[in-house]
Amino acid sequence: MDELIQKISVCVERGKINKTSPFPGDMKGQDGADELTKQALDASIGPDEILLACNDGMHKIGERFGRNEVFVPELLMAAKAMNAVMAHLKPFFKAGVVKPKGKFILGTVAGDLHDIGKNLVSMVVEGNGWQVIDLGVDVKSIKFIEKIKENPDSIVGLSALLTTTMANMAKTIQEIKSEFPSIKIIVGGAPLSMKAAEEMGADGYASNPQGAVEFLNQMSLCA
Ligand code: B1M
Repeated sequence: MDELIQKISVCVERGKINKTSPFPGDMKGQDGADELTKQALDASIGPDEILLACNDGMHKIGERFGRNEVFVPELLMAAKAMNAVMAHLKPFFKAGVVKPKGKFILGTVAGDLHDIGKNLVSMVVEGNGWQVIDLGVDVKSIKFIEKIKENPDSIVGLSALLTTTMANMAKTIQEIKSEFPSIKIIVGGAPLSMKAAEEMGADGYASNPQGAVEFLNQMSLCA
């Protein structure tokens, strides 16, 4: 069991998508993230445990990127391997939805293309009974504002993974709040913190998808 989990983590870190993918060369012909995740689920390993292994793999490739040992193509392959895992885990996070508790408009802010964490938040929030309106990546303030106009009773979630795009996040919050002062906004993403969120004028911060769910549930009780 531990061996399977370890192998999934390595596949994500090395960007090994599936058995037929030729990258990386030294893993050619071996099972990839796709096959190993199927095997893990068949062996009753929980989706949360699989996700933790993926996050570990992502963390390791990120550290290697930070040390200039790998470059953007390797990060991209790691992201593709992680997406192969997530395709299998999606049904578990989406299970059990009956009537939406409310609407959650979610997006990665302008200038930022990272969407793996945002997609996880989307899946978990949806699985907890909320309707998610996912605007994707590189979302400018105007796009959020248009969606809020269509869905004025919604709560907004912003994700950012780059320290440089945190400034865009602050700008997006200001622009949304100037049109809709009472709308609630939660922010998240690796470079964020509660302090940064407060300074930006966000109503909440979560370091993980469950934190976002807790914030949303609290807000719906206050409404
Ligand atoms: Co990028 N990248 N990247 N990258 N990348 C980081 C973020 C980096 C830390 C790597 C490093 O240097 N060690 C670094 C940022 C440094 C900084 O700003 N401090 C970096 C850089 C520099 C870059 C480029 C500039 C590289 C370049 O081109 N020279 C470039 C920028 C492109 C752009 O956005 N304009 C770039 C590009 C890419 C890829 C496209 C190749 C790829 C992304 C593919 C994709 O997302 N589809 C990529 C990847 C994969 C990474 C790393 C390796 C992994 C990110 C990830 O998916 N983590 C990352 C290093 C790292 O994080 N260790 C790195 C897993 C994910 C589950 O975690 O996203 O943190 P995370 O989400 C978590 C929480 O943060 C939280 O919940 C999630 C689940 O627990 N969360 C929320 C997230 N959003 C939330 C919202 C909420 C609540 C919680 O409420 C609304």
